[in-house]
Amino acid sequence: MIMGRGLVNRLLALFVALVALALPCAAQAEDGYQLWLRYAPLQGEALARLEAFDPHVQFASDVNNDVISGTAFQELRRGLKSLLGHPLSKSGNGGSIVLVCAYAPPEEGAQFKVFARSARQIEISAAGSNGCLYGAFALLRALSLGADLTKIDLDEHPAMPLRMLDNWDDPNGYVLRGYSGRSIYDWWKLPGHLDPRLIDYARANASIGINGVVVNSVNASPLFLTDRYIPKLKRVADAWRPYGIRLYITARFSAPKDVGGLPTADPLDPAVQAWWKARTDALYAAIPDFGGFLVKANSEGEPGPQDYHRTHAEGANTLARAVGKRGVVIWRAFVYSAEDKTDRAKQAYNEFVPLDGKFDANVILQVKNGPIDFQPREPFHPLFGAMPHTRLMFEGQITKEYLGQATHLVYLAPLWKEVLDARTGPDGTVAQVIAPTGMAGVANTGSDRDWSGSHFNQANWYAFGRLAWDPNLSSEQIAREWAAQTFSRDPAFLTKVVPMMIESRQAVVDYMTPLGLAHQMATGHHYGPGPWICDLARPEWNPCYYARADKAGIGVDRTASGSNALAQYAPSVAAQWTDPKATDEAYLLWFHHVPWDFRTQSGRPLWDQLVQRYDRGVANVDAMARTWASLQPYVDPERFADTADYLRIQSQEARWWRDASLAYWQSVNGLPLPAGTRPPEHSLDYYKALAFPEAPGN
Ligand code: GCW
Repeated sequence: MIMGRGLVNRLLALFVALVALALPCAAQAEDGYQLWLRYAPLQGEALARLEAFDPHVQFASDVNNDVISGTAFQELRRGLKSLLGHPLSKSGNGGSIVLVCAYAPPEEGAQFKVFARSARQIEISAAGSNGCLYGAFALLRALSLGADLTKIDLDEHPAMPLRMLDNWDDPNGYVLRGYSGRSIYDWWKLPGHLDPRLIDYARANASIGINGVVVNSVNASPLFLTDRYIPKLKRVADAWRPYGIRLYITARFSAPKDVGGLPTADPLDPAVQAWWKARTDALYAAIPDFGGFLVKANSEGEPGPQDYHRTHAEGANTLARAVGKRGVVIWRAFVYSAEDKTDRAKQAYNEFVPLDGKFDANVILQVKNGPIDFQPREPFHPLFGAMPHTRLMFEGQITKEYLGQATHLVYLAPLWKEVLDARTGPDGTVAQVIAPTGMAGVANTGSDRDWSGSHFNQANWYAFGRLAWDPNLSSEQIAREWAAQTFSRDPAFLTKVVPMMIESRQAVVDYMTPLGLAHQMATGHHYGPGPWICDLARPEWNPCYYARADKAGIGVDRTASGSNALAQYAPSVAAQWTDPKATDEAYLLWFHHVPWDFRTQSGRPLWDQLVQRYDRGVANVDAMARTWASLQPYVDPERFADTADYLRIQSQEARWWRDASLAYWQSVNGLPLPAGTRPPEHSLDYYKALAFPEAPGN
């Protein structure tokens, strides 16, 4: 049968209409893979403005177009098309977005300007092509947030040169402290096959200004230093170069012995030094822009220079000389030892301050935000401000090892901001100390479709990059940007979701470790409560070490009458925490052991205040769950339901934390609960008997 043209057209129209009907539903279910780079089609005035501009993207003719500016060009086209909801017009008669970029290495040339030369021409100009790439992402972000193209006027530069992610991934695909599936690196299939996800990863990182990634865990396998891994690493580095991302690896300090066939890894042994030099040369021969090494040495059983009675500086400098001007050696300050009986909070400072000025110029010391370990709240690490002759880098943990991992909604920008904004003395803040160097975040990425174990955990990845770019951004602004790009631009959505995110951090502090407590998580998995654990051989592996609760009181005396960790801070800083009566309640039990009836600034006795804080934490999680429920109209069903489920889990577990903690504190202090307080649901024995052999980290 021959169909007439009219019939064909009608059938075609019917088919198109059916597809169009089906599309909104299909488009609605989202799995989170696109992160904040969804570029959801604009609507209303914003759409009309962009339509009227009718953008096309071009390079200025007289500049050097390298691979990175090529990425900027492609990203602009991709983003504009998506924001418009249709392909860019081919005529080229519309307004133009012109890229003016030169080439510079990833740590340089990142500053950019985006501005309107005329009503019909927007220019993105940068000293380096990576600046053009950041400018392109900034322009798309602004448009996504509803900005008028012709009024855009951005002039930005990164606050610090190194903005890095540290993956804690093992060659076998296991991610240490990972709560989002397996590793995204398939070292077995590399170099023959590169998972395109690694390119999506680089793109997401570039969009927030990240310019370096360490691909393997700090508890390092020496495999990464073998010949077999060089082509694998090269394949990844080549894939990331167009995104301005340099590849780094962690180096196992004992590698000269483990895989080099040498009898020692003594950093002062000439054969060891020659081995590091040869290995490093081999890496640079394959990857000319290789970033360098990250090292965890003499910490938690990892090998290091002290195994040979050498200092951390001697160890670091041996690697640094092998690398030379080509890159850096990032040495971690996270050390505490089984033999050292001083307060764990003091040990890194005691170890490293005497080495100030002894590190080579290309050595960076990477310092965790607080002196213990990525807790819901710690005061800033006293090394910040105490090593003026050493390049210090900030290390934060994006993966929420101690903050409820995948299922608890905790937005971390307020935690990092608290530290970045802290004054280290009369001269400045932590952000200023690290400005010449950088920030590294322990990544929360894995093979899960949503990358980060939960949709809201993506916000922490986003926030980390944005803060490394500009630590002066407010937590609110970052949350707003992220939520608008990730979920919905609707102001009715944003005015509710942003405060919910901001309050989530204090909520977790309240229900896990209120009033300056820390490290009450059960040993091993670090997920649920374990304040009663006190029988492990190394005292500092026991939660009881961090609360020192007894019949008389609770908290760690870190003043002159106790460990005097306080003296590691500049006098002007220490002064605010010396007197328990004047100490901000956020740090009260961090610095002081106080009686249960100690009168807090609220007027309530400490015990009552502690109970009140646990209750407040639980109430705030319930409030978050209610807020989220009210946001259903703005979110696709899949991501809405995932988040609602997790908030239900968090509500239950906030209660678990509160009840188990109160049951335990009561067993210690023998005090009744304040009048009107809900008693713990179960006995202390019940909470003690809970076991989670399948929890990640066990
Ligand atoms: O938070 C702790 C983790 C360890 C980790 C260590 C570190 C890589 O519990 O699993 O080991 O920090 O930062 O080195």
